[in-house]
Amino acid sequence: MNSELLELAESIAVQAGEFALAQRRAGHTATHTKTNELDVVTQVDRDTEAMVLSMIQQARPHDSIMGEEGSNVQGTSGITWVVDPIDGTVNFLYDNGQWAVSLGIVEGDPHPGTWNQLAGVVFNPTAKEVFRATADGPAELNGREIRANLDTPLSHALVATGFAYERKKSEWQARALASVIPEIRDLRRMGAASLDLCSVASGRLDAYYEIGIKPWDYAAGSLIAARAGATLGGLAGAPYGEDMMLAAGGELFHQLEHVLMDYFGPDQPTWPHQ
Ligand code: LIP
Repeated sequence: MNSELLELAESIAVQAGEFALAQRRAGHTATHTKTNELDVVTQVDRDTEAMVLSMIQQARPHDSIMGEEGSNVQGTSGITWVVDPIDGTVNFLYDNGQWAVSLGIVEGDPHPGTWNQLAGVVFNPTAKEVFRATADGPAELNGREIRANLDTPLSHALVATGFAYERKKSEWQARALASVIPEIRDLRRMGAASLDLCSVASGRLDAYYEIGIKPWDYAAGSLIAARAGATLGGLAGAPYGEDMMLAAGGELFHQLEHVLMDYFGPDQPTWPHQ
């Protein structure tokens, strides 16, 4: 069943991604704000989510759907599609090609720690790259198996992260970063969590961490990275989630965890405003 879900997810992600790309090329960049003036959503995000929703409902009318832009369909099959129609919205807005359609398919309560991931697809329309995996198959990029880097020491690691749209939170994240940078090779902030996770899966990055991201940002990419051999988690044995998503291959996971514990560990002050 997982491979049938995967084929369907890929077909929906590619159609939705091509639609969004065509809209972007036609110059459609109308935006609305969400939690604050920096947290934006484009009309194309919303239209793409509506398109994804209708394709899922047509093919699998009994599944649940949870989408970044508000979709909340309660089905009866026990399967949930976790949808980010455009992950990397700010990149989309600026016509920077690092954005993707991300579709994760899970069973059970649709949150990390309780969900059972079945399949995931992340499609970057600009690069024409499909990253995908099922729970029982290899991680693939355009049909070729990909593997995470497993032997990079912290001092040679290329690490990506991201920042919240709220300034108090991003300021706190930036302070932590000041102590990460001197420990690693270099840092990237590419702006789409799903693609960051796929980059760990394909060895384009050694590691990725971020706090504050949501299930639709990682429902697909986390499965793809895990199936490529990366270790994923939170800090101090916690499952990954909004408190922390850390993905890295081999010992690097623990080396980076050790550095991050000084800022984000259980003994440290919590995320501002909590
Ligand atoms: C974004 C992420 C980005 C992260 C932002 C945000 P959006 O998703 O993928 O990397 O740093 O906090 O969650 O809003 O573009 O779908």
